[in-house]
Amino acid sequence: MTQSTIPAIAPSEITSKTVFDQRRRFLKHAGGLSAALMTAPLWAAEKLAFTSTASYGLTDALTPRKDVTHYNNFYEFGTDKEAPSRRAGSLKTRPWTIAVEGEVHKPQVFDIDQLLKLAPIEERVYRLRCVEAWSMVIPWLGYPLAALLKQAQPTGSAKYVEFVSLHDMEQMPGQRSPVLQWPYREGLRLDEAMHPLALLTFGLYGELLPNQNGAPVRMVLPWKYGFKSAKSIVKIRLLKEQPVSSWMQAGPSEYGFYANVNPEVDHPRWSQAKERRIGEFLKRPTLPFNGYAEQVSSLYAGMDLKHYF
Ligand SMILES: Nc1nc2c(c(=O)[nH]1)N[C@H]1C(S)=C(S)[C@@H](COP(=O)(O)O)O[C@H]1N2
Ligand SMILES: [Mo]
Repeated sequence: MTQSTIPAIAPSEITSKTVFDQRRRFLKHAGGLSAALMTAPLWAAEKLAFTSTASYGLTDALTPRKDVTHYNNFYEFGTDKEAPSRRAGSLKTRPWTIAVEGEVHKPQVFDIDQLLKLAPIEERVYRLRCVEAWSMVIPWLGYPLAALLKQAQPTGSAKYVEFVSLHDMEQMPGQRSPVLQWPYREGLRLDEAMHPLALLTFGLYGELLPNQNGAPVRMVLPWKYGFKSAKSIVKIRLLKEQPVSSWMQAGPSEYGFYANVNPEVDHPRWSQAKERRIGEFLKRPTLPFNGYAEQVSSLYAGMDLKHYF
């Protein structure tokens, strides 16, 4: 086969991965095209370089990127799992800022491009356990939230951290429905927020976050139920008192402030003893603190975690 037999690919076709894969196979077969052209996917999101990778002993297979990006909870774009991947295109992720304010010596507004350079980006392969009893294993990209909080210098009276997601009905059509009190708000105790596992996250699978996963910046808290990990954050407030999260307002008996993954404390409407790994059939047992007990249990020494659920 010679190069002259390669059919022209219309520009309208090159965004389709299937077409690209076919073309790539075809070109490989034909030979003679540079490796760079064959490996650079034209539809891909922006790459995000990282300096190290860690998985904390986790050897489970990664959840396919397709599931990570098409099975989402992001109620700002609807409550169906597939709705965020279909609808989150309306979110504008540039320009974007995060304001850090409240009980800090240096309140500041950080631009997203400044944030991306504040500390080295690391890859962290974490389990994510949803309160709905399913889980995924995701290679996230980010750095500890502590790096950002230290810039703002929390005062001695700062005891809690509140995360506030974007509030904009034009960009987030799901906010027309009162399923939660908008904007989405979550919170942590300051020592939880300063823990090295608490990741300020900008990407996954080697690329900037897709909108449906909380672009351009979100939290990932691997030892807590997924709802604690607020997406598309615009404000971080340091507080003296424990904030009330959107989920606590929606169902105080179902969604506690701590929300540590705990197989011994059932959700009032279902068991938390097991979970279904997305892409797998059989259920697996849920681990205390989602498998991160060694790293985080000292944060809760002496606390009754059935009471503080
Ligand atoms: N702003 C906002 N953040 C959010 C949510 C949401 O609806 N809105 N859903 C939470 C829930 S319930 C889960 S399980 C995770 C899902 O993250 P993922 O779609 O990247 O897997 O995001 C959390 N963060
Ligand atoms: Mo969740």
